[in-house]
Amino acid sequence: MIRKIITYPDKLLKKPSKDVSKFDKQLHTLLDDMYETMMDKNGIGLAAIQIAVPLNVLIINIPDKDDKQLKENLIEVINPKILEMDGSTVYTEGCLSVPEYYEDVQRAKKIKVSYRNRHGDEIVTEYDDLLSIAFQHECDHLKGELFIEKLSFLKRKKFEKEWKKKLKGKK
Ligand code: Y12
Ligand code: CO
Repeated sequence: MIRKIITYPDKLLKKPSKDVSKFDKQLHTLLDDMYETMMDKNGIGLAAIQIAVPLNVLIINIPDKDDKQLKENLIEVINPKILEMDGSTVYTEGCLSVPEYYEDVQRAKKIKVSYRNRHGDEIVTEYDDLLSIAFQHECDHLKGELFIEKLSFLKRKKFEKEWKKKLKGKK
């Protein structure tokens, strides 16, 4: 089922998410709905809080070298922890909860992470480049943080002005 994505400045996006304790049918339905919702909106990453579910669950599906978003490359992440960070990289990020806004964000280039898959098995692995950026972006959602909070003071001010104008135009 496609669920509604909440957008900035919805207060729920600031709520820290909680760990999953049961790896059951309810979790599997949440993961399946998140995938359907993300694909419907042409996203490459989604955190559960973006569909108003405050659980430490995120999904990432990076397109391959032919720009194809294959389901076999879908990563389902439950209760993630970033264990190590290394290097630095800048990427122009976007977010389904902040539609039509893109800005450069600096993050670690490489990360070592642990998480559980949908069956509760523990995975420990390393990611770099776009997967590392996406993982960090989605983990921030679980802490109640958005990428716009990483902008410089001036860029954030400009964003807030543009966003207010955009919301006014929608009324
Ligand atoms: C690198 C940087 C950030 C991420 C997080 C995941 N972000 C997304 O998946 C963003 C998707 C996105 C899709 C849009 O297209 C549609 O909504 C149809 C979009 O365009 C508009 O809102 C018009 C904006 C963002 C992963 C990796
Ligand atoms: Co996002």
